[in-house]
Amino acid sequence: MTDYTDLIHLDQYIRQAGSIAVGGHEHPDGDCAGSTTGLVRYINNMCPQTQIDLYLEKIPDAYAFLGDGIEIRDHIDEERAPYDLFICLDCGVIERLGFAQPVFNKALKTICIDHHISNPGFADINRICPHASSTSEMLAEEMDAQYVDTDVARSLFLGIVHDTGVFQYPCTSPGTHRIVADLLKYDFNAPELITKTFYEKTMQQQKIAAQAMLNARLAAGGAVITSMITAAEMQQYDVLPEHLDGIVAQMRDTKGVECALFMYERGKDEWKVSLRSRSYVDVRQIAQAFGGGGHRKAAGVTFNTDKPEDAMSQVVSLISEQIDRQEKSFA
Ligand SMILES: [Mn+2]
Repeated sequence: MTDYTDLIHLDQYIRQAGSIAVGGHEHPDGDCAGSTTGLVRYINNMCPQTQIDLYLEKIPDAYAFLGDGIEIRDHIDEERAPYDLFICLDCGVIERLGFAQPVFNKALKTICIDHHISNPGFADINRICPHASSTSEMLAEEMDAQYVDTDVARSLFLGIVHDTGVFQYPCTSPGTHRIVADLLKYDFNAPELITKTFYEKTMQQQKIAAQAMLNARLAAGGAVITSMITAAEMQQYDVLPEHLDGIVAQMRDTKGVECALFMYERGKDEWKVSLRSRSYVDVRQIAQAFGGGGHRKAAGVTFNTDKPEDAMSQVVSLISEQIDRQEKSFA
């Protein structure tokens, strides 16, 4: 396992660079959007003269305001000279950087800050803390408080809130709470931020979640719950993939369930599978067996297939193997 947990003292690299690019993963989530926008604002506060560009796909509507006032690049401009520094956030593998990979590859120096256990450390300088709740938490540790303002604090807070499921997942540590305590000194409305960006759902989202529950089945004697949403169902409820967030976690909360599998049709013959476990199943290991990745209790993988049921049963059989092994070790 790669473990570069010491502080890298990010500020020194920022000060040395005349031009900086920041990038996060495809389909940005709260931690990705929070950490990237927070860092861009922080660099602006510390080095207002430095040219700084953010490369990021569209931020989900619920927290798109994090990017207000930042020019976000969603494509590559070939004319642009290589950046002195590229800071890659919340990406477990270089491929997750998506369209911005060529910009990263051309940069004179690269830094990776991330908390995915599978991260091999693909940059020149890597800080990878598998035990950190979020990339936002790791960034907060690197930051000098004099350049943190309300907007920076709000971005990092949102990132931590989302990756900890509102301080509930086991990745939430005493250190997480200490950092959050400092962030809460800034003047933003934390309860409203949590409700509006994490819990609030549109009527269509509520309905598609209900449909996912109606489609759900139990397997492995009730220890596994599975569900599938087709593109036709998404069209029927007028929802996008980003509106399906939270469904798999809700499935996992079913009494008696150890592991939840939710899959949806992202494109023609393209199925995204999300996995969550409650205690002992290592879903990252399962996702990795099919070319995906993630964390021990939250992972994902994409299948390109016209037989989603087959893909689902392959994944379920690996989950069942882990459950069987666990049961034997209890026996
Ligand atoms: Mn994250």
